[in-house]
Amino acid sequence: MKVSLFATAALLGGAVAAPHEARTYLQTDALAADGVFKLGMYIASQPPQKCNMRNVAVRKEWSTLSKQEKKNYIAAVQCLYKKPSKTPSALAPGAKTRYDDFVATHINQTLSIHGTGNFLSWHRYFTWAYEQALRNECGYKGYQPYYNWPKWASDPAKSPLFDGSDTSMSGDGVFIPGRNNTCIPMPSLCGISLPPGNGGGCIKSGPFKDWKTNLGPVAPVVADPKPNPDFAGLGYNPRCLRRDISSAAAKGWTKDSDVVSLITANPSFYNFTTRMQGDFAAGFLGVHTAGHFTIGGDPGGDLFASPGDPAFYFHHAMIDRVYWTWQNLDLKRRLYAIGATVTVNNDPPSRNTTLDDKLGLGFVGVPEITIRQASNTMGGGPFCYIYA
Ligand SMILES: *[C@@H]1O[C@H](CO)[C@@H](O)[C@H](O)[C@H]1NC(C)=O
Ligand SMILES: *[C@@H]1O[C@H](CO)[C@@H](O)[C@H](O)[C@H]1NC(C)=O
Ligand SMILES: *[C@@H]1O[C@H](CO)[C@@H](O)[C@H](O)[C@H]1NC(C)=O
Ligand SMILES: *[C@@H]1O[C@H](CO)[C@@H](O)[C@H](O)[C@H]1NC(C)=O
Ligand SMILES: [Cu+2]
Repeated sequence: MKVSLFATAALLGGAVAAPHEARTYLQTDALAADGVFKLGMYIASQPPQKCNMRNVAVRKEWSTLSKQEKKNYIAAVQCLYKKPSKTPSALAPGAKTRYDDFVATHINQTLSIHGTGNFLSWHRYFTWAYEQALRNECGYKGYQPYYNWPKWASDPAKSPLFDGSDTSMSGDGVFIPGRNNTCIPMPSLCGISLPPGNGGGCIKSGPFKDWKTNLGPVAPVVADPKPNPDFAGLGYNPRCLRRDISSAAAKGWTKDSDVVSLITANPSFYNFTTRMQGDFAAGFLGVHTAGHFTIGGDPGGDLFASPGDPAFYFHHAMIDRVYWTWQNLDLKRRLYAIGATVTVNNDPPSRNTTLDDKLGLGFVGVPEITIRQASNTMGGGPFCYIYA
């Protein structure tokens, strides 16, 4: 029994490369493998649970999916986009589709789920709810894939996720010349100045070429955003998906060494979640913001409306994989670790986040759960998944 659990854990943790791709050895993946081995030992030391190594779902890197698996995933996203929304139009007139319910919820809660103690658990629940909608409402049989930043950091536009082919999530936008750098967090406080990439306009090819994103922008990074009729960004504002894939963001802050130092140099939850989200004044973008700017454009570069670009969920699955790895490396201390407060960067000062705080996803339509429940991806309440 124990032997087979260990074997499963070791197998799942092994770096599996598709035959056509170069085997790149990443320390990030070695840490994930070490973590899943420790998770296997932890599970084996506990009384038997409903969710175990035999029935656990395994989320995989996009490049390791077969062509058909990729097409099935893409078809499920397109399906979600065709279903009617559950958000009352009086609350968010721009939420036209089931896909938009997720975007509207994220926009609505943006200022209580970033720079706060629930950042990691909220986005974990959000990504899971999206995966479940693809499965339960659109017949998808797989799980949410992730985008392993360091694997593609030298040239993200060539990655299978962004290469613009019919098995990608579409690629870069049309090149718009003569653009300024993007200042982060804002022009008046230019902690980081990112050069424009090779896109900036509407995406050129692939399955999402003719998509319209309906909500936002709220905090646009493009120079000429189409303004939303509603101040909060929840009005109807159909426009093309724009991207500006940034190898500068990817190379600068999502290399293997960047991810490894995030995981290994931050034993406290507070430091881990804070470092991940960057220190802009100090010129440090962090993997979270860098991953968003690797996609860039509108709504990809917009803190509020970013889930309007379906690449969002691949980035956030990787954020979750890194959090999961960090937890697995010291489960005793980190499985139920928490820190930070309930206001963005504790401004204004507020109470500490606790494990009993609730996570709600509005009209996405899933029950509220506690951060404690969301802390365990194999707790069965409601999660039962790991990452390869
Ligand atoms: C936004 O959040 C408020 C407060 O939680 C809630 O009452 C409202 O229904 C939410 N709106 C949407 C569109 O989710
Ligand atoms: C670039 O920045 C300058 C100075 O802020 C501004 O005047 C100009 O309009 C900007 N150009 C574009 C294309 O955004
Ligand atoms: C958190 O980070 C700060 C600043 O880098 C450091 O001084 C502190 O020792 C760290 N705390 C822990 C527990 O790692
Ligand atoms: C909040 O958390 C900090 C850091 O862990 C701790 O020092 C402080 O005592 C906590 N505050 C309250 C009111 O519990
Ligand atoms: Cu977010």
